[in-house]
This record gives sequence, C-alpha cells and structure tokens, in this order.
Amino acid sequence: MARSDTKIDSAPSVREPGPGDALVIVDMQNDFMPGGALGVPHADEIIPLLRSCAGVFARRGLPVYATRDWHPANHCSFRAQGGPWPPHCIADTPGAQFAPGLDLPASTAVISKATQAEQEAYSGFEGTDLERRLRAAGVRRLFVGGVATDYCVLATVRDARRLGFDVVLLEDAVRAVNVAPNDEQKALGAMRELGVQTVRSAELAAA
Ligand code: VGL
Ligand code: ZN
Repeated sequence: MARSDTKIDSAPSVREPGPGDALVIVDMQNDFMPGGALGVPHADEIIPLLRSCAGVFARRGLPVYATRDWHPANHCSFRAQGGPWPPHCIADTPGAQFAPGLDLPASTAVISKATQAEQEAYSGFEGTDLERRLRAAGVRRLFVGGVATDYCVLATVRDARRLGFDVVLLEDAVRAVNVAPNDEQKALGAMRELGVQTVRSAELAAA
C-alpha cells in the first residue's frame, strides 16, 4: 500500500463524536459570566459555541454533562471564611443558574460540586458521581469546554486523564480567570502535557 494510503488515523476523530464520547460543559453559570460575582472575562462569548456543541451531541444521542459550582452561603472558598474568592454560585440563587442562552438539551445530566461548606472542589469528579455515571454510560472520551480554563476546566481534565479517559478540549470554547496574566497559557500547556487533544467547536459542529 502506498504510504499516502496508509490509514494512520484509526483512533476516533476529534471532529466526529460517536459512541463512547460525551460532552462535559464546565460551570457555565451566571456568576462566572462577565458582571457576575466571579466574572470570567469573555465567558459569555462561548455560550453559543457550547450550545451548538451540545446540540451536536444530543442529536447524535450522545450524553451531555453540565457541572455546576453549588456552594452553601458559608463555603470555605469565600473570603469571609479565609478563602480566595468572593461569594459565588450559592445554591439555589440566580448566580448559580446556568447562563441564559446555553439551552442545555433536556437530556443533560447536571453535576453539582463543592456542595459542602468545608469542601472545595474545582474538578467535576471531586465528591460527585460523575465518574460512575460516565462508566455506566460506556463513555471513554470527553469533549470539554466551559470555565474557568485555569481552575475548574483544568482540574476536571486532570482527573479525567488520571482516571483513564481520553480528553478533547474545545479550544475556542473555554475562558480563563487569569489571576496571574499567564495562567491560561500555563493551563493549556499542562493539558497538552497530559495528552489532551484539541478541536475547534465549529469543526465539530460541521461534522
Ligand atoms: C471556579 C473559582 C472558584 C471555576 C469555581 O469554576 O473555575 N473558579 N470556584
Ligand atoms: Zn467556587
């Protein structure tokens, strides 16, 4: 067989989600949108991208998971308790609701995290049943987008890789807090080192 005919791409394509794939949308909540209690710059720009990705997965019958920060009012990550953050994503408040326009498919599984006062959880796997649910659904590969690249997205991707899931980052559908100006680049570099693949949301949606 001529070299150009060699099938080198036997792994599932990053552009074509199929059986074994799931979408994980991280923390797309009002308090993380610009103007919110812990606004992530430009986070609103990725709402339509994630909406269209969720549509692609739902139309293909593939599972969609949406994590959310779901804190009690006295959460340990809040400054009043000595934590680094202003109060945000307090359970059952408007700030904790998913951003309008995200239009999550009805089948979306919602994963609440950091729900206990003394427990911080940046990763969607930490203290949740996300791993169990993914395994039960036969998921092997996660497409991940949302906020914040340098906190909850990174932590979720790290845990996913540690647990043996393949990960494809929706590279244009993530936004960073950038407490330090290069935190986003550091997070993207760390994910690359973890063997994370990337795809642009429009490539996926066009498939
Ligand atoms: C997050 C800071 C505090 C996040 C959550 O979703 O990335 N960041 N809580
Ligand atoms: Zn939080």
